[in-house]
Amino acid sequence: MGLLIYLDGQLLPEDQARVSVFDHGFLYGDGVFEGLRSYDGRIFCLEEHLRRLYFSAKAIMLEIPLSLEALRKAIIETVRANKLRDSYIRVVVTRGVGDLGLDPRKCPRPTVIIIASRIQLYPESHYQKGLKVVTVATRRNLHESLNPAIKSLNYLNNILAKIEANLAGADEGLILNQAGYVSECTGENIFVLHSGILSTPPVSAGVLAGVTRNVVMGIATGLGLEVRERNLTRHDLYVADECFLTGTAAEIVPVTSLDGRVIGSGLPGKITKEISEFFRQKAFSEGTPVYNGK
Ligand code: PXG
Repeated sequence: MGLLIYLDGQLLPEDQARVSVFDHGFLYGDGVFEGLRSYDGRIFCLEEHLRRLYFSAKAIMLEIPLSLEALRKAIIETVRANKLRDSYIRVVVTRGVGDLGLDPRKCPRPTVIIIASRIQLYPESHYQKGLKVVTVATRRNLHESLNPAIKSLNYLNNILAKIEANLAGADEGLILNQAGYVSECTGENIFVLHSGILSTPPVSAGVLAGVTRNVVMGIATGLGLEVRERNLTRHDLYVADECFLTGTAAEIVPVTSLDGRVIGSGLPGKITKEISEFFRQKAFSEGTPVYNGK
């Protein structure tokens, strides 16, 4: 059975959920999005994702035509209508239909789309063996050009980095910013552990303020680790005891090789595993219930 897609206030069968070729999300990548997950009938960190979506929209002067409360309700209803318990949810708001020029003033009504689908998990081998990552030549967008903190529909910077990683036969690409410091991977934030101190690049290094990143910083602090947001060089990664990536889809995934160098022991680290365990417990026990309290 096909999915029911939320499109501008209606739930439509997936083959009828269509967007105009004049939509500026399509013509110019003019829009914002979020990717969320539900675990056993509860949407994880719904408020944090909603907040980031509205901030991203504000940053590009896009007025979401629904209140935060109404959008929250629409997301929950879309998951419920599809009878999903474990799902990946994509919320997309575009500038809407306009003419062929790029002027957003010609787009009177933003398009709102919610897709709730079955989650496609990463292969188990990624978690058992850890990822092979390479540094890519494509640098992070400058924050004064297109701030990477905006989760916009313009992901070419990340996609070019992903293509490079693919061509190199790696699982992921590490992106440096214009100053040569580590920012993040193509769709995940990065963490490193040195002698019990967990470090991750600050948002000013050109990273998305990841929801998972934030949850992980909280878990690590709770475990008694010192957590620092600081600029990292590749050297810091090469000499790390442990390294992992965080993201909504990937959760916490170990990195065991960077640029052909072995990270730590070459196997997923002990602290990485511990943080992963806590994360999963949290994901399954917290979150906004979709099905009346269950
Ligand atoms: N950095 C970037 C650039 C991202 O796009 C993250 C970090 C992790 O953030 P969260 O809030 O999810 O912890 C993201 C978000 C995919 C995919 O299919 C992943 C993202 C976005 C779009 C697609 O892997 N991750």
